[in-house]
Amino acid sequence: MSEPNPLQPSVQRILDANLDRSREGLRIIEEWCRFGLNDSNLTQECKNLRQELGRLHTPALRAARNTANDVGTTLSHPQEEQRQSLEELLVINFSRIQEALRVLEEYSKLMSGPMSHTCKQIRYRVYSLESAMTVTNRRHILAAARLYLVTMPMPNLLSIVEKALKGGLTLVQYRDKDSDDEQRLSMAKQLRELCHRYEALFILNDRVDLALAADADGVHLGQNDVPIALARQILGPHKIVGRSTTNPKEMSLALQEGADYIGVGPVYETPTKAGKAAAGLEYVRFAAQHATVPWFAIGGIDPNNLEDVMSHGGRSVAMVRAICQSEQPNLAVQYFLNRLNQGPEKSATTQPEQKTESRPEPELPQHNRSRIPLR
Ligand code: TZP
Ligand code: MG
Repeated sequence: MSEPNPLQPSVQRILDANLDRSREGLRIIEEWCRFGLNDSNLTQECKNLRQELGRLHTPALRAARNTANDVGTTLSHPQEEQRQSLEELLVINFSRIQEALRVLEEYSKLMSGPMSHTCKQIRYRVYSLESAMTVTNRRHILAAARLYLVTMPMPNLLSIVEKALKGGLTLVQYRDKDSDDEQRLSMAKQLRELCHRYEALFILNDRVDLALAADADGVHLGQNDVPIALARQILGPHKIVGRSTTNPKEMSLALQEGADYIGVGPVYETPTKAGKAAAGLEYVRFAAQHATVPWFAIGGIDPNNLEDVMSHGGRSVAMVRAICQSEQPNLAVQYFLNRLNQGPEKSATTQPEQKTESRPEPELPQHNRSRIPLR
């Protein structure tokens, strides 16, 4: 690598500081890839990027450092002192890395050699890393979710969903077949913001266009909705696409088409889907043996029959009325999560009244936190 003009020590200081800054930011991201996501590919990519930046950091640039006389070291912003959530921490550090790389890219244009081009390539790789982390995070939340709230139209829907989120819910689907598009879009945006504040995923039912417009984490498609491939084409590769299935044939098709998760049901007949025949517990058993993606037993499930669903292999369930119509949705969620997390062999010892630790209410963030939903 060629050196900047020695007559420009200030440029060398800028390069030195931003090489440090970008590597430090990457290290912060790397720790989450390693210990939070347990993802060796993402961790390796962070390491590679740090090493490539390290190679640009020549002794001459390091020698230009003059921390004692750096007027910036004592300047800070009050918001630097605090992070409201892990998601915010990661978003902020990605921004820092990208800014630092942009600075490197610009100032290294003052010197001959490939440094500016290399920094530009690294910046693009950091954007890809950020997208890959978003997807990995989404898939982690989906795979870990034991309980899936599917909403029904209610006047106080936001407050019910928030109570459920406080109970520990991590997956919400907005299902509303009656409201007009404008109302649905407005509610979808509010629910997405609410879910992301609690680091839960937000999925929209039926409508790919509204899922895109509301920046939902994904869409849930019924058997009569658009093909999964089309939804992916519209939403891009990073979003979740789920499909309802009622029998082994539909399951096999959904898996072939690449569904990220499937609904399995209705296990029991339910007024929420009036007129639809029950798929039954045998289909739950079939799913337990054959589903290769996360799956959720759905339809008429409540505290009285949850044991049967679990004894037929159900480990994750989706519910409408049992949560939405509960007097205390947060306690209902805690109860179901406790029971589902215990697994099938133990008998249910917890009752809805028994309170377990619930989530604190998060502070409202100052910026868009929807880019990296986390668990
Ligand atoms: N898909 C299959 S059954 C069902 C849906 C949306 C409704 C489940 O509602 P509930 O109130 O949990 O029985
Ligand atoms: Mg549908």
